[in-house]
Amino acid sequence: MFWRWAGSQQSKSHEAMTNSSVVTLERHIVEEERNRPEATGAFSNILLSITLAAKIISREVNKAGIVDLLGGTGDTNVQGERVQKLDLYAQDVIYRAMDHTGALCCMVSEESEDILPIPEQFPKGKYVLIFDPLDGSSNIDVNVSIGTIFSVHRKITDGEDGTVEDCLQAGCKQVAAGYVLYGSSTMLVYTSGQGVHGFTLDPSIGEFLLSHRDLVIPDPPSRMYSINEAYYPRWSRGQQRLMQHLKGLDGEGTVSYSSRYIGSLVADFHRTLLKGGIFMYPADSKSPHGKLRLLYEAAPMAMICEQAGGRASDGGTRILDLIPEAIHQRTPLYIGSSEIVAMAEDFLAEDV
Ligand code: P6P
Repeated sequence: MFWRWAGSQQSKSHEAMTNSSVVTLERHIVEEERNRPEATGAFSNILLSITLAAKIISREVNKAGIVDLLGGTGDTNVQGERVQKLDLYAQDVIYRAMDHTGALCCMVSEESEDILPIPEQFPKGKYVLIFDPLDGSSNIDVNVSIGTIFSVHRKITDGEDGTVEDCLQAGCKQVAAGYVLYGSSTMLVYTSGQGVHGFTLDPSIGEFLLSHRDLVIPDPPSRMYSINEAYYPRWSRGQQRLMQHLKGLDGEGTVSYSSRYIGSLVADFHRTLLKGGIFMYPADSKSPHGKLRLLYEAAPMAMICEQAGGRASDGGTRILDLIPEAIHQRTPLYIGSSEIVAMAEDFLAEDV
């Protein structure tokens, strides 16, 4: 029986590699590069290296329970959060996959307080990589989907070495953004400004295959909201009224919404991207700037969302127009179907 199964797997793998309609992520990146006459290949190199890191992290995430990578290191990161071993591992995998490419001048990671320089022995390049190595880490040891988020900017200062100034650019300057979702399957979703494309990892051949070409947020959207309602008492009056409306409790709500909240941004955003609706992480009386990070959570997701026809703001200002002042700064986030995000902004306008 096993040999029959193995044979069928082998034929599937062979079929996948020979079927001309099967587009690997590598092929897609090369074809996108061909559409850019000015491309030097450095940008494709970054994306291909991220792909390698994603495969390695996926392998570890999917066997963490077995090799005891669960549980904390006992350390805390710059966010004051308990560092999970996989967080540290993921940051190391990404850094090592990128540091020798010659494409980057520096990197920024959620797990590191300062920017990460490129080792002296390696050439430096004209891009900056900003990433959250393993978002949703609190879900690691309960086997809930987690993810990697990345953002790519061009270097804007003189000299070889990357500086903080190269990292503190508005989201609208991103040249690419994407995430890897380690869920029931491992998916990589990215945009380089030419639409949003999703790739699903086929572990039997170790390739990300194009599964969602030109992703667009559904319109009309599913009426779904995603928020941690435990913080209701800490929200502004406008936010509380918005929630009353979404629940149909204000007498005006003609359409009832359903609620979904995983507590892992990549998973909650991915569902919002595929189904429509709104994900919200508001400011509140304890966190006046919200919890999520602008550079490596909100801005990359906002680029993806807008490229898929959606909208992303801090409740008033477009996320991609915000000018960062610090690499770990936080922002409130309202992201998803344009009409629903716009409606949320209308309710929040009463707070101004
Ligand atoms: P809360 C995970 O820790 C994270 O940074 C995001 O992935 C997620 O959206 C958010 O925090 C969840 O925060 O306060 O609801 O636990």
